[in-house]
Amino acid sequence: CTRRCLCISIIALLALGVVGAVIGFAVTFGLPPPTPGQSVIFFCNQTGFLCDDRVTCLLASQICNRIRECVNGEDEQEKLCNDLPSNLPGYLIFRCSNPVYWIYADKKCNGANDCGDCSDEKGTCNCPPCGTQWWSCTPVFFEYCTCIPRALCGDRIQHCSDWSDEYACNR
Ligand SMILES: [Ca+2]
Ligand SMILES: [Ca+2]
Repeated sequence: CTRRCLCISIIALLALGVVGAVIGFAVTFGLPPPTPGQSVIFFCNQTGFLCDDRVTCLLASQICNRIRECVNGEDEQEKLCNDLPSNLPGYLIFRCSNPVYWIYADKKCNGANDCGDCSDEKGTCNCPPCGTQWWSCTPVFFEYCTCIPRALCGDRIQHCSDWSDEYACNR
Protein backbone atom coordinates (compact mmCIF):
# COMPACT_ATOMS: atom_id res chain seq x y z
CA CYS A 1 0.00 0.00 0.00
CA THR A 2 1.30 3.46 -0.92
CA ARG A 3 1.73 6.34 1.51
CA ARG A 4 -1.39 8.01 0.06
CA CYS A 5 -3.38 4.86 0.59
CA LEU A 6 -2.15 4.74 4.21
CA CYS A 7 -3.21 8.38 4.73
CA ILE A 8 -6.74 7.69 3.45
CA SER A 9 -6.99 4.64 5.71
CA ILE A 10 -5.97 6.68 8.77
CA ILE A 11 -8.47 9.47 7.94
CA ALA A 12 -11.22 6.88 7.45
CA LEU A 13 -10.37 5.27 10.79
CA LEU A 14 -10.38 8.68 12.53
CA ALA A 15 -13.79 9.54 11.00
CA LEU A 16 -15.16 6.19 12.16
CA GLY A 17 -13.79 6.89 15.65
CA VAL A 18 -15.54 10.29 15.79
CA VAL A 19 -18.89 8.78 14.70
CA GLY A 20 -18.48 6.01 17.28
CA ALA A 21 -17.71 8.56 20.01
CA VAL A 22 -20.82 10.61 19.14
CA ILE A 23 -23.04 7.52 19.23
CA GLY A 24 -21.45 6.43 22.51
CA PHE A 25 -22.06 9.88 24.00
CA ALA A 26 -25.72 9.86 22.89
CA VAL A 27 -26.27 6.39 24.35
CA THR A 28 -24.52 7.24 27.64
CA PHE A 29 -26.05 10.62 28.29
CA GLY A 30 -29.31 10.20 26.41
CA LEU A 31 -30.80 12.42 23.76
CA PRO A 32 -31.66 15.99 24.80
CA PRO A 33 -34.98 15.98 26.74
CA PRO A 34 -38.09 17.52 25.16
CA THR A 35 -39.58 20.65 26.75
CA PRO A 36 -41.64 20.12 29.94
CA GLY A 37 -45.39 19.69 29.73
CA GLN A 38 -45.24 19.07 26.02
CA SER A 39 -48.18 17.53 24.24
CA VAL A 40 -48.42 13.80 23.81
CA ILE A 41 -50.50 12.20 21.08
CA PHE A 42 -52.67 9.33 22.24
CA PHE A 43 -54.73 6.87 20.24
CA CYS A 44 -57.33 8.64 18.08
CA ASN A 45 -55.22 11.80 17.99
CA GLN A 46 -56.14 12.74 21.53
CA THR A 47 -53.54 15.11 22.84
CA GLY A 48 -52.32 14.80 26.41
CA PHE A 49 -49.87 16.15 28.96
CA LEU A 50 -46.41 14.72 29.60
CA CYS A 51 -45.18 14.83 33.20
CA ASP A 52 -41.64 15.93 33.99
CA ASP A 53 -40.63 12.28 34.45
CA ARG A 54 -41.02 11.97 30.65
CA VAL A 55 -42.92 8.71 31.14
CA THR A 56 -46.33 9.51 32.62
CA CYS A 57 -48.82 10.73 30.02
CA LEU A 58 -52.04 12.25 31.33
CA LEU A 59 -55.32 12.92 29.61
CA ALA A 60 -56.22 16.60 29.40
CA SER A 61 -59.02 16.08 31.94
CA GLN A 62 -56.46 14.89 34.50
CA ILE A 63 -54.93 18.38 34.57
CA CYS A 64 -56.23 20.58 37.40
CA ASN A 65 -58.61 17.88 38.69
CA ARG A 66 -57.14 18.27 42.20
CA ILE A 67 -55.49 14.87 42.01
CA ARG A 68 -51.71 14.89 41.67
CA GLU A 69 -51.08 12.34 38.95
CA CYS A 70 -47.56 13.48 38.02
CA VAL A 71 -44.99 12.44 40.63
CA ASN A 72 -44.09 16.06 41.35
CA GLY A 73 -47.65 17.33 40.94
CA GLU A 74 -46.90 19.52 37.93
CA ASP A 75 -50.38 18.63 36.59
CA GLU A 76 -51.84 20.61 39.51
CA GLN A 77 -49.42 23.53 39.57
CA GLU A 78 -50.95 26.89 40.31
CA LYS A 79 -49.66 28.62 37.18
CA LEU A 80 -51.77 26.19 35.11
CA CYS A 81 -54.82 25.92 37.31
CA ASN A 82 -55.45 29.30 38.94
CA ASP A 83 -57.48 30.76 36.08
CA LEU A 84 -59.08 27.90 34.12
CA PRO A 85 -58.94 27.52 31.24
CA SER A 86 -56.89 30.63 30.37
CA ASN A 87 -53.57 29.23 31.59
CA LEU A 88 -53.95 25.82 30.03
CA PRO A 89 -52.18 25.21 26.71
CA GLY A 90 -54.65 25.43 23.83
CA TYR A 91 -54.18 21.78 22.89
CA LEU A 92 -55.67 20.67 26.23
CA ILE A 93 -59.03 22.39 25.79
CA PHE A 94 -61.83 22.61 23.25
CA ARG A 95 -64.12 25.60 22.92
CA CYS A 96 -67.75 24.65 22.35
CA SER A 97 -69.94 26.37 19.74
CA ASN A 98 -70.98 28.68 22.52
CA PRO A 99 -67.57 30.16 23.40
CA VAL A 100 -68.63 30.63 27.01
CA TYR A 101 -68.30 26.86 27.41
CA TRP A 102 -65.16 24.80 27.15
CA ILE A 103 -64.27 21.16 27.76
CA TYR A 104 -61.04 19.21 28.14
CA ALA A 105 -59.72 18.06 24.78
CA ASP A 106 -60.19 14.36 25.60
CA LYS A 107 -63.93 14.93 26.00
CA LYS A 108 -64.18 15.85 22.35
CA CYS A 109 -65.30 12.99 20.11
CA ASN A 110 -65.80 10.61 23.03
CA GLY A 111 -69.46 9.92 22.23
CA ALA A 112 -70.80 11.96 25.14
CA ASN A 113 -72.43 15.36 24.85
CA ASP A 114 -70.05 17.35 27.04
CA CYS A 115 -70.70 20.78 25.49
CA GLY A 116 -74.46 20.41 25.86
CA ASP A 117 -75.10 21.28 22.22
CA CYS A 118 -73.16 18.31 20.78
CA SER A 119 -70.65 20.69 19.19
CA ASP A 120 -67.88 18.53 20.69
CA GLU A 121 -69.20 15.51 18.80
CA LYS A 122 -69.72 17.10 15.39
CA GLY A 123 -67.34 18.22 12.67
CA THR A 124 -63.70 17.26 12.99
CA CYS A 125 -63.98 14.00 14.90
CA ASN A 126 -61.14 11.84 13.61
CA CYS A 127 -62.43 8.80 15.43
CA PRO A 128 -66.21 8.66 15.31
CA PRO A 129 -67.56 7.10 18.50
CA CYS A 130 -69.78 4.64 16.67
CA GLY A 131 -67.24 1.83 16.77
CA THR A 132 -67.99 -1.73 17.79
CA GLN A 133 -68.93 -0.70 21.33
CA TRP A 134 -71.53 1.80 20.12
CA TRP A 135 -74.95 1.69 18.46
CA SER A 136 -75.75 4.36 15.90
CA CYS A 137 -79.13 6.06 16.27
CA THR A 138 -80.75 9.33 17.28
CA PRO A 139 -80.51 9.22 21.06
CA VAL A 140 -83.37 10.42 23.23
CA PHE A 141 -81.13 11.26 26.17
CA PHE A 142 -79.24 14.50 26.43
CA GLU A 143 -75.90 12.89 27.24
CA TYR A 144 -75.42 11.26 23.80
CA CYS A 145 -75.33 12.77 20.30
CA THR A 146 -75.20 10.26 17.46
CA CYS A 147 -74.87 6.87 19.10
CA ILE A 148 -75.25 5.14 22.44
CA PRO A 149 -73.00 2.66 24.24
CA ARG A 150 -73.96 -0.85 23.17
CA ALA A 151 -74.22 -1.79 26.84
CA LEU A 152 -77.50 0.14 26.90
CA CYS A 153 -79.09 -2.04 24.22
CA GLY A 154 -81.84 -4.41 25.32
CA ASP A 155 -82.16 -3.06 28.84
CA ARG A 156 -85.88 -2.30 28.40
CA ILE A 157 -85.25 1.44 28.52
CA GLN A 158 -85.64 3.50 25.35
CA HIS A 159 -82.38 5.23 24.42
CA CYS A 160 -82.96 5.69 20.66
CA SER A 161 -85.85 7.69 19.23
CA ASP A 162 -86.72 4.77 16.91
CA TRP A 163 -86.45 2.17 19.72
CA SER A 164 -83.74 0.41 17.68
CA ASP A 165 -81.72 -0.04 20.88
CA GLU A 166 -84.41 -2.39 22.14
CA TYR A 167 -85.44 -4.11 18.90
CA ALA A 168 -82.49 -4.13 16.50
CA CYS A 169 -79.27 -3.77 18.50
CA ASN A 170 -77.61 -6.80 20.03
CA ARG A 171 -75.33 -6.24 22.97
CA1 LIG B 1 -54.32 15.76 38.12
CA1 LIG C 1 -67.85 14.72 24.17
